[in-house]
Amino acid sequence: PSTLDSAALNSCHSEPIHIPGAIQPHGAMLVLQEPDLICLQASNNLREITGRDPAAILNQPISALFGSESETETNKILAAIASGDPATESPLYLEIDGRSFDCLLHRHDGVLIAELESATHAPLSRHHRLLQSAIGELRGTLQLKDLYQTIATFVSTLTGFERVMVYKFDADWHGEVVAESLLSPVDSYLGHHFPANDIPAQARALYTRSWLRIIPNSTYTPVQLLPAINPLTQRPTDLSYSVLRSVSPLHLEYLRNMEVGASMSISLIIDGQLWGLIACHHRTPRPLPYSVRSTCEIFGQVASLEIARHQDAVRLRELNHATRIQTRFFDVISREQNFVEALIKYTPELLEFMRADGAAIYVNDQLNLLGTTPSKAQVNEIIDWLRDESVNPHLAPDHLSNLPPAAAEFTATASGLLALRLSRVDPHFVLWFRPEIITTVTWAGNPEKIIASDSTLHPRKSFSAWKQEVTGHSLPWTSPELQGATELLTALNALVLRRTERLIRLNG
Ligand code: BLA
Repeated sequence: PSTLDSAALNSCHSEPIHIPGAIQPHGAMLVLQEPDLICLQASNNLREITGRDPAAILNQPISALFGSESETETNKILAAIASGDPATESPLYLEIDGRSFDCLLHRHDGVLIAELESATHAPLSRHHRLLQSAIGELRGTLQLKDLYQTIATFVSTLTGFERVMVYKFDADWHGEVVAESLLSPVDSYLGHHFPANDIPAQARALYTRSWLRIIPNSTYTPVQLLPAINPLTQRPTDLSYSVLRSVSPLHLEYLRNMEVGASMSISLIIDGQLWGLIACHHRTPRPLPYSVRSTCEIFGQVASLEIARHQDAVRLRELNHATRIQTRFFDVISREQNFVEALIKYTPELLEFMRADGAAIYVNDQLNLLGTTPSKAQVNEIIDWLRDESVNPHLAPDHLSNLPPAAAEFTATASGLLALRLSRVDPHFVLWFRPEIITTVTWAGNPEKIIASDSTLHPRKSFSAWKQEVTGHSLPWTSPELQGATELLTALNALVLRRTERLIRLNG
């Protein structure tokens, strides 16, 4: 959003969310030093969760946590460590004074982090059966939008969250809810767009490294780690991979503004890039046992693979279509003597080839306009501008109106321009023009309504639909089309070369 000051926006992207120095209160954390498992830090709620006072554990070996079962329980942890990667051995089931806990262990930043939550003994087999049938369903979907719906429906069935959304990022990191499953009469966000700042860059980076996070209660009070600075590393402990990590207060404010009492999100990652999230909301607090969360994680991974498979199929279809048209077009022009004349003669094919309404050919200072284009004077102005740009071999804005001078005057005819430079030496060009497509984007609340005070941002208060008309854009140029433009260049060069060879033979 243009009206925001950039210092405030930067503050949003630079909040160090991986080192909050605190956790959420639904579990307890111990930070341990290997190999002796000395407790370096403990969360201040250790007594509430386990019955042990943090002071009795700090600087002591982990065995101090367990009562009479001290040796067996400590041995479980030692065995997990001995396996090489304690995370893959997690969760451990530990007993403290007759109460059982799920314990997640992971090594990071030079320490061993143990997270304890009351064990639920939820039956995994039911989740696995549900997961199995959901995977079958995913594999059976033919259309992307059915795939998205299947994903949302499964997660709401499995977790009981009232609103489950498939949220897809766009190129500029804003995003859109592409499918939704509602279990109660809550507001629908289907089709709504959310601005990029709602999930700032450092949060997206974190969500590319872990598959799931949960905030069971958006009104929780954070629990500090004692001491605040890790005595071994002399830094706050990095909680990037912790499930209990206390989240950004700005995000909690965001959830409360949205009347969300519990939130969970599962990453959708394709080729190492965050593609989107399965975002889950509940109006009231909602804890979820580890077994359900781990099923969700596996589901997120399978869903990501399935989305990738569908996308590849769509891309292949587009490519085949573009190639068919292209082959036909190249076939006819290759029989011609003069390529400029050939392009003019086959104007309909030239336009269909690029799904454009108009084209211009500029060779040897001669301009030919074909189809619906801006005026001769306007196209000349575009070419003057292009001469100074590094067009190598093509340039393809779909939002021309803020580029070359005077482009605003012909937005309706030419919001999109694809400029192909035919020669590295001479300013010869083929241009294609696409008309303006006006769209209405529905935002979940006016994205500019972020209150900036003392250079800090606050999430917007209202998430009710806010419509924005987007003008000055054409359909974007796809990668098969850009590829086609480059291949046209090769084909034309071959044509020119053949002609030159013939001339040499005639003269020789
Ligand atoms: C985190 N923001 C998030 C998360 C989501 C969203 C899903 C991940 C945490 C979670 O699972 O709850 C946003 N939630 C959404 C969106 C939808 C949804 C887009 O359901 C749409 C369907 N947020 C702001 C502003 C700032 C901000 C102004 O609105 C910053 C100035 C920050 N959001 C913010 C931060 C995090 C976040 C810092 C990271 C929280 C953390 O992991 O610590």
